[in-house]
Amino acid sequence: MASVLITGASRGIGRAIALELADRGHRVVATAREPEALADLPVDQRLQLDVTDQDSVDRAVREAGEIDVLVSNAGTTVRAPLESVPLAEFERVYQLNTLGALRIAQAVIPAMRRRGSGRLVFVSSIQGRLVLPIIGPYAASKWALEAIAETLAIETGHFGIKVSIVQPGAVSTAGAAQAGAFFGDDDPYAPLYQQLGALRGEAITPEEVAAIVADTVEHPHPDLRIPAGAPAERALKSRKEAPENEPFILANLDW
Ligand code: NJP
Repeated sequence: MASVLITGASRGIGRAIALELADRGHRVVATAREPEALADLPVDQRLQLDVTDQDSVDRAVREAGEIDVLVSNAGTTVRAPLESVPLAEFERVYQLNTLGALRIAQAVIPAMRRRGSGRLVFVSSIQGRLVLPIIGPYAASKWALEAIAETLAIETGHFGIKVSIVQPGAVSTAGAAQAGAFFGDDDPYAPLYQQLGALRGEAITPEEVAAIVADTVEHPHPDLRIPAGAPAERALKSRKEAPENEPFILANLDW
């Protein structure tokens, strides 16, 4: 049994991870910006935690006590072409998906390092390895997250800390649909937006992602990168097989 802190556990994939790990008998510390949203979760602790706020992170980690595993899941996205995406929106995505994940990792690593063991599991995306038009800020945030996670694997591996990156493709949560879209009237990028909208990857459920995360938490020697399900495996394979020296276009994507 491990003591696991999960960020973004109020809904979607994070909530499913909290339920799955609690069901498997782990000590679960579920966190979200509004702890009321966690009230019905059958977990050991429910804490307020905003990964973009250092005080909130420090307080939650103090209150959580000993943490064996961090599941860094909180994330967001935005839809807009890079030519016109409001930079404040880009920054919001980066602050949450990238620096937020590093901030919570920084808070739990010192105790893991002193103890000589610990796990960091980052929920990334296939877009941590490939790009899709109109979701550029999201891919940029997840590529950066993967660079951070892989560097942490090297830096903290010596102290007995294992790092994994879980990469879903499409998942049937409300997250992506609720994302803001920034398009002007007669936007020249509208056809690309429609093309993206028409792209229907095979979605898996948050529960399927949660089972993969839980298996990762329990695996004695987890891989660094773990595609979440067959559609993600296909998508990442299509990226690997496409030429590296050309942009990865939607027609190349198999998912
Ligand atoms: O997201 P959503 P998903 N500090 O929007 C929390 C990745 N992924 O489950 O505080 C702390 O339903 C928010 O809590 P609240 C994706 O990139 C997804 O779809 O109550 N927490 C909520 O619990 C992300 O990394 C898909 O608003 C904050 C949670 O984050 C992860 O999976 C595909 C916060 C977001 O719930 C979960 O996505 C893929 C903050 N500042 C990767 N702000 C997909 N869904 O298709 C928000 O490849 N939260």
